[in-house]
Amino acid sequence: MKRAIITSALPYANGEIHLGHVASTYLPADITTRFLKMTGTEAYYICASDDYGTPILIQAEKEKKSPEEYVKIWNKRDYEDFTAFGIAFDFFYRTSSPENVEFVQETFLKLMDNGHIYEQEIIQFYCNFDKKFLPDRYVIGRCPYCKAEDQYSDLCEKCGRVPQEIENPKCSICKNPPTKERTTHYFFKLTNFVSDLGKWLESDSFLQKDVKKYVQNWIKDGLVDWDITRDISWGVPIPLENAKGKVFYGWFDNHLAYISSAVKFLKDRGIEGKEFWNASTIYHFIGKDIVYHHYLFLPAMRIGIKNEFKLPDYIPTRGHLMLQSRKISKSRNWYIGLKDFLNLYPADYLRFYLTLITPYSQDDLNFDWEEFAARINSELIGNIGNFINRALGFTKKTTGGSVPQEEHLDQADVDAQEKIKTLALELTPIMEENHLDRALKKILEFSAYFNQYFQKKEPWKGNHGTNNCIVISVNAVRSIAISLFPFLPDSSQKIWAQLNLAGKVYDQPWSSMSDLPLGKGHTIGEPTPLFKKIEPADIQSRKANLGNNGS
Ligand code: B3M
Ligand code: ZN
Repeated sequence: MKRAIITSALPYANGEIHLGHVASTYLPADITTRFLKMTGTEAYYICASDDYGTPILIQAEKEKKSPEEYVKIWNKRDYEDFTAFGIAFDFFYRTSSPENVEFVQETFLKLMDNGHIYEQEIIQFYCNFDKKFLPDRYVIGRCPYCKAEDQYSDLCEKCGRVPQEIENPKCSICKNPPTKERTTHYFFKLTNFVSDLGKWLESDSFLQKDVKKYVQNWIKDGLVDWDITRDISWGVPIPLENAKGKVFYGWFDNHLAYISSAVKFLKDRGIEGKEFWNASTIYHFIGKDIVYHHYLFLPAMRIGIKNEFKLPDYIPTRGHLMLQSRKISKSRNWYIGLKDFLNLYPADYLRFYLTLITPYSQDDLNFDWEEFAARINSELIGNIGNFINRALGFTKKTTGGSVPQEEHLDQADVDAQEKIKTLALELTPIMEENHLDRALKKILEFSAYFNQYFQKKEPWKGNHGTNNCIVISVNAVRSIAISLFPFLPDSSQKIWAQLNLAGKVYDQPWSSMSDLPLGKGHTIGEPTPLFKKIEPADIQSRKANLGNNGS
């Protein structure tokens, strides 16, 4: 049996999940996992909350909670929101789990043994007003590479690189220039891996070509060693006598939770984790802002512990979601919370729209309320919903629901049957290549084809061939239910019930969408409208409400 482990970027445990999070990572990963499971792969979707780091510590302090308490609240809330959206993790754990802490410390000691860690006294920014060391997001300044102003010291959002030392630094809390203090830090020798990373990028054919290109350019420009220490109290403790009070940088420990969480999940099921991992196809779904970490730090660390856990086969990387053509920003209140959205519309509407607008590339995408309504109304409802309702409604009306005996087939019937028989063949490679938007468009094409077929056959006239039209259309509805399952799990199951088919759609083999098993002797269930149209007036009020989160 084929095996796969799928992960998506771990959400920071310090704020609600919004539409910007789900479009590029969680939804594509969920669709992929559901697809793989239906193809008979033993696939597990593993995720965790990203619990450590300075921003979380500060936020917890502000709310007068311990950091443990604080991240626990967000871990639970995030999981609930994802679940309401139909994101079906097999396991949702946390980077602060005992298993991860242990695994991170072990990994560090192995890297040290293997000569990839060194100690160095560094000058660290310190704010005399706020009385604290200022790691990462607490210093803003000019990117030394692309000269973009107002960038965080740990990541330039303009060019995507991790600055070694930010220029013209300012404390991000009080905006005063920080002073510099001495402290001892540990460094990961990223420079040891230039040749191995190069080879990996060369060899691996599944990695996206455009992303690979610019990572290769970063390597060409020269990598720098990576400071993995933070002088704060909230993090995985560095397991060395003379490192008391120091913890690891969040990006050292977080991606290791892909592995430690998977191993824990498998162990609880009596499966040997390392063996399973290494026999699996590994997918890490990410947004394009964390390419540097996933194409350089993550593989280098895995290579640094002698590939005990294999490198990813796929790192599907997608662009950022904009909202009404403006950059999503929590602090500027320009976002839509996932939970709020799901209070207004069914999860499947959002899954449908986001899938259609999200290509398998780094291009940015745009959520637009009017486009959302238009695509739901004309494509989901006007095309898919319409065909299903027509086919099943007509069957119910003319035969009381029982599927009739086929008659002699005409060319249109033969072509329509052929369409069903080749659907899986057409969809599978596109799904495997992760072009999920194109796959959903194929299903829409399939449905449009059957709308036309039905229209041309004019079964309401009761001529010869009416029975064929019913039999083939009912089978096409079944094919749509199966093929839609990874994308719209709730609706797919509803269609299944209206067909009066037993069991769960996800238990059907993916390829069975190309069968035509429904014939004489089968009686369909009760056809009812699957979807409800979105009214233009609704959309106007949604637009008017933007920017009013939490008020
Ligand atoms: N917690 C969130 C982000 O930067 C960060 C991802 C970690 S993945 C190991 O998108
Ligand atoms: Zn830059």
